[in-house]
Amino acid sequence: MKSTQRSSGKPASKSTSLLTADQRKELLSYMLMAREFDTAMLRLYRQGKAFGGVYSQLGNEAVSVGSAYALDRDRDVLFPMHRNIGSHFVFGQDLDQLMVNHLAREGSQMRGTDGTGHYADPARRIYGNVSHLGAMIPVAAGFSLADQLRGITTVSLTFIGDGGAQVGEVHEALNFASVHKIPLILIIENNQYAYSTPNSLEFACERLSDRALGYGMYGTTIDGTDVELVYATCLEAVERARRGEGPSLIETRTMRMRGHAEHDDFSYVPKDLLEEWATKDPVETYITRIVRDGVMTADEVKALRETTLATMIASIDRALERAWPAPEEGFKNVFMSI
Ligand SMILES: Cc1ncc(C[n+]2csc(CCOP(=O)(O)OP(=O)(O)O)c2C)c(N)n1
Ligand SMILES: [Mg+2]
Repeated sequence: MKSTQRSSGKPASKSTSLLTADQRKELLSYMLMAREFDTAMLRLYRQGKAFGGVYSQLGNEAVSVGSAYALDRDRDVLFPMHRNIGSHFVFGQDLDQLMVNHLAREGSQMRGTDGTGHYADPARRIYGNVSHLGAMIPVAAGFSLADQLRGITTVSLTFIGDGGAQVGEVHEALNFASVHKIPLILIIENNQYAYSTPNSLEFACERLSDRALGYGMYGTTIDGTDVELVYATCLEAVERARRGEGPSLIETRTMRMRGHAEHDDFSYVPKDLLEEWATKDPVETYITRIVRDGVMTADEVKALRETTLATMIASIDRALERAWPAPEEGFKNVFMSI
C-alpha cells in the first residue's frame, strides 16, 4: 500500500532551515509559557490554590508546542489531553482564561467545578479533553469526517499516552480513520509510564508506531524532546492529510518528569532514569541550539524568560483577585441535582 510506511526507528534528520528566526523565537516563547504555567501550577497546588489534578507536562513541552505549530489554526482543530497546555498557547488560548479555569475562580469555563482541563474553546478551534482514555480519538476523527463529507479538509490533531494507547477505542478510531482517509494526526506521547505502570508492562512491541502498518497508515517514532523535529514530522503529516492520504500515527518519546499528578510522589521511578532524561530537557536544549545558531543571544533569552514569568505572575494575581463561583453553579449541567 502506497501510503503505508514503516518507521526506521531513527529520528529523521531535519533541517532547521524549515523555520525562520522569528518562528524559532515563537516556538521558544510558547515552550517557555508552557514551562512557566506548569511550574506555577506545581506551586499553586501546594498552596491549596489549584484544583483538580495537576498533571505536569515538564519535559513534554516540545511535543505539545511543535505539533500544534504545524497546524493552521484557522482551518484545523486541536483536541488536547491532560499534558498539552503548550498546544493551547499555540492555538491562541487566553492565559487569564486558563488561569481562572485551573484556579477554579469566577469566569472559569467549568464554573469552578473542575480545574484539570476538561474545557473546550470552539471559537479557538480547541475541543476536548475527554477524560476517558481513548474516547477522544473517535471524536477527533468524527470532526474531520464531518468536514470531509462537506468537502472541507480539516486536520484534527489529538494525543494519547503510552498507557491510553492500549485502550480498544484507539484501535477502532485508527482503523476507521485509515479506511476513510480521514485527515487525523494521533500523537502517542510515550513518556515511559502510565501512572506507576512502566512501558514493559503496557505493550510488547518495539515501537508503538509500528502498529500503523497494521492499519495501512503512516507511522513513525521520534524524539519528543526536539521541538523542531516534532514540528517537521507533524508538518509532513499535515501535508499528507491535505493531499487526501489519510491519518498519521506519531509516537514521541519523552519522559514524565513528575508523578502522574502532583499527589503522586513517583518514588517508583528509578532516579537514574530521571537524571538521564533531565539532560535532554526540551526547553534547555532548544535554548542552547538557538543561541548557538545566533537566533537569540543569551541575554535576549534571559529577558524573554523574565517577561514570561512576569506575565504568569500578573495573570495569577488577577485570577486570585476574582471571587469564587457561586455555590449553585455546581448544580448546573448535571443530570440531576438534589
Ligand atoms: C479508560 C480510562 N481508564 C483509566 C483512566 C484513569 N487514568 C487517567 S490518566 C491514566 C494514566 C494514563 O497514562 P498514559 O496514557 O501513559 O498518559 P500520561 O498520564 O502518562 O501522560 C489513567 C489510568 C481513564 N481516565 N480512562
Ligand atoms: Mg504515559
